[in-house]
Amino acid sequence: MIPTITAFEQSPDRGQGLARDMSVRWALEEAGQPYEVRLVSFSALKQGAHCALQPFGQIPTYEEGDLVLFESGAIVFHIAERHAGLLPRDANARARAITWMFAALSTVEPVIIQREDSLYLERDRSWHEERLPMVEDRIRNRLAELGNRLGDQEWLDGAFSAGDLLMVQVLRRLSGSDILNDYPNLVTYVARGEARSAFKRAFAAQLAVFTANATERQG
Ligand code: GTB
Repeated sequence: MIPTITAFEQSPDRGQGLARDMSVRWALEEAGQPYEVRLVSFSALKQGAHCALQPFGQIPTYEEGDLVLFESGAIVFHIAERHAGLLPRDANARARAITWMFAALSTVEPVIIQREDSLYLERDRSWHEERLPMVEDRIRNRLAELGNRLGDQEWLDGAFSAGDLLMVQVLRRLSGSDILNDYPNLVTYVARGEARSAFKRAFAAQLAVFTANATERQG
């Protein structure tokens, strides 16, 4: 059965593949699974039909027959469990790869989101100028720790896994800043992820949504 995922009708990232449908698209491409996409407007996100799928009114969702999932990490895990290519077969290696999935979403991403919140939601607050450097220091600490662990390895733990997929996507959220540039092995790590053919197919698919919208707006 071909699953259907949801994505922004008009992503604020203008097709840069930073919204979380990108992780799901990439995982499906790594697994060689076809998928369909239902685009959701900002107003529809918060309405009944979509909230029945995603209680917080967000993208992405994943529908496959009777199964409805939300949370990009859970969706990527579901795909990785059912198809080869995203989790090792060896039980211990598999558990470690899953650990990296959690690390990406629970330990690295929160500090990056704090910076986005600071820039986009808190700019007019009197304490913004004081808070931003503190938030950026927290990111630098995490990146230093992650970079130390990665060292000169290609991927975080052996072969490419869903842990790398999520970690690369999390690090890509820093693409609008130069913070990552101070960690050259993380820069090349992200570039390795982006060089994968599955990534390129997923990226092109979500960029096509933005391009089609832009053409429509001009026409
Ligand atoms: N924990 C959930 C998950 O992993 O699925 C979080 C889902 C989530 O944050 N979804 C966002 C959303 O629907 C889109 S991805 N937001 C609408 C809302 O909450 O009302 C986050 C995102 C949005 C935009 C950019 N960007 O423009 O660069 C990057 C990431």
